[in-house]
Amino acid sequence: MAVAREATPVESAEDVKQADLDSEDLLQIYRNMLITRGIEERGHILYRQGKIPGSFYTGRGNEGASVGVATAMQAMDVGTPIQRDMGVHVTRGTEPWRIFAQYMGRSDGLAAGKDGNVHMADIRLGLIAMVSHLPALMPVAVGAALAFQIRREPRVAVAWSGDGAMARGDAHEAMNLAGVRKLPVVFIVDNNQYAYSTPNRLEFACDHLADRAAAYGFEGVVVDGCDVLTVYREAHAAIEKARAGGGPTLLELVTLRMEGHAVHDDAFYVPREMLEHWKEKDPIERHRRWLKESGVLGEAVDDEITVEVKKLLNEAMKRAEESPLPDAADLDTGVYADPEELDTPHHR
Ligand SMILES: Cc1ncc(C[n+]2csc(CCOP(=O)(O)OP(=O)(O)O)c2C)c(N)n1
Repeated sequence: MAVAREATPVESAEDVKQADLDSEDLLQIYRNMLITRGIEERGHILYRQGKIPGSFYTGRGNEGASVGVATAMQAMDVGTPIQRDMGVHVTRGTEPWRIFAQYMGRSDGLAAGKDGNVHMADIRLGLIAMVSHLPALMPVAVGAALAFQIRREPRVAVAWSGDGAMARGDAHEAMNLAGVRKLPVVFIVDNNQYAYSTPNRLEFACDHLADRAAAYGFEGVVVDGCDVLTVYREAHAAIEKARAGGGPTLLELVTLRMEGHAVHDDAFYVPREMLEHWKEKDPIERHRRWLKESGVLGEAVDDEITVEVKKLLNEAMKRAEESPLPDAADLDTGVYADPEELDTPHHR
């Protein structure tokens, strides 16, 4: 039995007004989604050219979900994005050239060559880099939310998980503590319907992952993750509710993982008809159509934005390639915190 609320789609100008977005915000969302996809498309090329070591993951189909949530966060908030959430890094202001440098293991990458691909984040932008073990970052975000509550700071933590990772114990522990303490945290599930080759029906027996929220004492909402405006509206409401002391929310953003788990995987186990069906729901095309029908985006501005994004990304790739490989002498810098870094009221 489904218990979570199903979010109604944002459609009319009135809905958008309620979502608190002006034309510039709507265009910035579009730009950020294009940059996100553009980075990952170019990443594929760099990988095939042998310029990216290790593996390569993308969030194709998840651009609306990741950009929508990140747009709803305030600068003071923190988040723990995962392997499908390039849009969060882009929206928070990570420069694309540093992302390419990260992919290529260069010293200007966010991990300075010490960790690969999506294992990156700029802490100065309020993002915490993911470790491999999933969903190990959920309790970390809950810890941040607990600190905000204890210090009476009006900040919110956003914790991401995949659908498969929601079956692990860390997810339960994180949501239970957050519910008990009414912590300022919002849980986002990127439900892209597959965990590697395992489909949703073999991952959980409830109708929706968001149904679980009720058992932890907070609201769960199922959202069309291909609809960036609805994602934004629901994320904004949940984040501001958490900030006001209303406790956590679990938002399940439903999409389809449009590419394999990583570059080595052709996703042969995903029915082709399913991929075709979800291709029609492409979040970028959908937002572009909506912008055009609503009179926010004309042909000329669309062309301008497309050219601008292309130029940004081509220059970014070039700049990243000029970044040197890390120096072996720097192997242990940035690995452990310095005593001065630990000299904060929180650590004393
Ligand atoms: C504890 C743990 N087990 C296994 C893995 C290997 N692994 C990485 S991603 C992944 C699939 C996760 O699926 P899901 O949470 O649905 O996210 P998706 O990759 O589909 O976006 C697995 C099994 C891991 N990183 N951590």
